[in-house]
Amino acid sequence: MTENISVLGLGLMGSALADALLSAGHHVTVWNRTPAKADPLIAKGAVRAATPAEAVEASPLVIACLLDYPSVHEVLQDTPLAGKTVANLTTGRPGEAREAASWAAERGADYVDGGIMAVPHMIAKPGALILYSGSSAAFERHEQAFAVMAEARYVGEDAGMAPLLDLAMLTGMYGQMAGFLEAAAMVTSAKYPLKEFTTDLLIPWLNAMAALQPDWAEKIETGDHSTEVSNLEINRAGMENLVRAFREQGVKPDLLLPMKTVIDQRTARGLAHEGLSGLVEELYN
Ligand code: FVH
Repeated sequence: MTENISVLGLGLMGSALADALLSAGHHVTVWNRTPAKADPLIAKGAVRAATPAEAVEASPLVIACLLDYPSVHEVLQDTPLAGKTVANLTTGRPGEAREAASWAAERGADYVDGGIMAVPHMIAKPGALILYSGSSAAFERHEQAFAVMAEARYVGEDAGMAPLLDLAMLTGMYGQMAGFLEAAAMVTSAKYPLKEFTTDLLIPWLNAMAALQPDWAEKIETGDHSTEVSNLEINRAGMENLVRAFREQGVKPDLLLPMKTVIDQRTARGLAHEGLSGLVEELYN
């Protein structure tokens, strides 16, 4: 079904989203603070709005993809939103999303927040995912249009849930990257070919370790941190050995040290018999 959709924000990501919607045959109205960025989309059939208010007026569904939440508020603050659905795909914090949902509700708009798990060139291609939270009615109303940009997964009425899961996924990514960078420093310091190490050794090992994580997730959910794999004492000694080896090799273990600190903390509480999943208990405030 063809929809009228307005896109506010034509940076790298906003342009890719608007392009995908246009290619799928939707009637797309676009607005950007720097108007020239709309030109390629206008050439493909989009309609240019002179102001955010004109863009909002044009469509029941308004997609915002701006730098941050303050810029979303700045752009929409003087614009009537009653009866509209605002889908805010700008990256932000869960608290900002909840505030934006209340702000939109006060103005008579439905609100869905989105966490984009893709880079611009992945949009409209297999592998791109956007998490949505907030009004389920609004999500269902526009699900087909959302699915044109990326797999659209609804994760709950709490508008903060999509950004929370987005940040959790980024956290997993940064943790993995931190491990890779430390490993890369160690391997290159010994002049071993890094690409060969990465593809032949590291990636299969990481895949095997990732396969353990659903089991950890169950342990964390139940609070049973018993282990048949390796206890904290073994990991404490292993981490000690690792850090020492790094220093002997002339490499700083700085990205590993925070994890060592938490392992040492948990062990010092007399919980050396637990598995690594128990470390999560040290992270709650
Ligand atoms: N690019 C990516 O890979 C990531 C993937 C995951 C999700 N992010 C988030 O998407 C939002 C937009 O990111 P982007 O890549 O499109 O960013 P830029 O190309 O830098 O475009 C920024 C747009 O925001 C406009 N803008 C900035 N400040 C204001 C303001 N005060 N008032 C109005 N518009 C504003 C900017 O306008 P202009 O500079 O062209 O005039 C761009 O349209 C972002 O949340 C990422 O975290 C992308």
